[in-house]
Amino acid sequence: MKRSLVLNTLASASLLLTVACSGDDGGGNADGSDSTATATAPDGDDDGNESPDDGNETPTNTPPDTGMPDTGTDDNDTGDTTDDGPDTGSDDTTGGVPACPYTPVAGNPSLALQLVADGFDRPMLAMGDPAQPDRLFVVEQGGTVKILEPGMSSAPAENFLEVNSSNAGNPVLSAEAGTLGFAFHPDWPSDGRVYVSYNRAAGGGTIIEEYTVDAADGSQVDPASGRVVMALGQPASNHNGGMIAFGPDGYLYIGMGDGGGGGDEFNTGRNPSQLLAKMLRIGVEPDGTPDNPVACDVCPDLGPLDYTLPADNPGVDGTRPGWAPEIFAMGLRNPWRFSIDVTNGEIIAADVGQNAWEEIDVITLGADYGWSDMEADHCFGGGGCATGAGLNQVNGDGITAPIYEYGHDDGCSITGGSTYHSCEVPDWDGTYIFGEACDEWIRAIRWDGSATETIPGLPDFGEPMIGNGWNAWGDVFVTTVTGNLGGPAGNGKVYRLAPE
Ligand SMILES: [Ca+2]
Ligand SMILES: [Ca+2]
Repeated sequence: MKRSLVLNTLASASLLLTVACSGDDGGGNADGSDSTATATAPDGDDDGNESPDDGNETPTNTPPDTGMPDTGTDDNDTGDTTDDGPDTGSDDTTGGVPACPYTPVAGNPSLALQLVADGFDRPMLAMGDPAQPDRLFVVEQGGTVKILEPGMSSAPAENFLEVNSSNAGNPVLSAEAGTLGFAFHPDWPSDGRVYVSYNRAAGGGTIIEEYTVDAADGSQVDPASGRVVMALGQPASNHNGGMIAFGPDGYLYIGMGDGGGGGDEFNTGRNPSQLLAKMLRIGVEPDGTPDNPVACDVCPDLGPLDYTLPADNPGVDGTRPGWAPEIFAMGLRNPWRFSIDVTNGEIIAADVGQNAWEEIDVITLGADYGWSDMEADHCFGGGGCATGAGLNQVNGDGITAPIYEYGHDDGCSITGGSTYHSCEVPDWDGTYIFGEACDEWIRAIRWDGSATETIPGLPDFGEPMIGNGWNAWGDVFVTTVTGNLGGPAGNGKVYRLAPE
């Protein structure tokens, strides 16, 4: 059954003249994850990854975090001057997360989704607390984040976070606009900061804002703690991307759509000076050099903005001349959902197509995914192109091919998922789950670095998938709505991939 088109085109997309913010502070502290960066700069010979440690860190320096589950052998890197081994933890300061709790299921049971909880209002994302993976933080499109404590089966009334109404007005601005992303600081919970990505009512731009947990009440953030980290303009109400996640390098990855309308009408896909239609990567720590985006229509009243530019972003180190310094990869149309693999840091994005093809891409530094010369592995826009490259291979035009695609006879708007690594079903390890916002199926593939296996198993699901999520155990979450994104709020649900 096909549902009405939601993510691909919005005929009534409002058009606002804007220029994507592309400020460059010209340098910055590469150690973007360093939670003490504002207090103590890394020493001059800091190696940036502490693996192995060079032994010369200033005592308060915290190395970047790999984002992986902690093995328990970590030495609590805060304050160390000698190292007992590579840093493997996602949370260096708590000694790791609880072990994966499930009794392993032998064999290869049919893929199934188990309902975790319902009653959410357009849930976009369900992320496990890095220190307590069965405690889920569920992002609702209307501007709230709720904590689903273990054992709860419906959405709580209380909010962990409400997006700053002075910046956003808390709206579901359109089917594709609203509060779309959420991430924990890499040093959570010792560092109680979280990040939320949302579209602003006035001007419709994207804002990345930081909040800090209330010191006296861990069930909510301090509403006064909001700090806008980054902002950029959005010329139309669709194609906002909006997913955010920290990588193993401690930097924040931000998926940005092409600005909307249709057919890349704002010409951002091929323009490396624009931040739209890109995967961005920044350090969230201020480094004292302002990054107030240039000519950003949503930025002037936000005050000075300051983040960090990773030294190896292709436009910073010069490997991709002309690229704006925030860009990690280019040529994406609307990477509505992406994921970062908890075991190897691999970034997988589902890029929503235009009229014909949906695609899944492995996102790597400096790569170009082709929009709007290509729509998946097909030419777009009437020009020629180099089709037929192998999966994840760079074609003759310098464009990296998807690892999976399907045509619009199967749907119209792919919803990216995440990769299963839970201990519960060892045979499912490496299975990537994704779905459709216009249809009602969930699919599974397994990408091994060179080939994509299509895994049978999930029956027609009966609800459109709109969001994803994962936790440090490698559980995979799927969020759905009744109806679709543009319709009534309905009854949003969170599911976990688990045997029936
Ligand atoms: Ca800066
Ligand atoms: Ca592409």
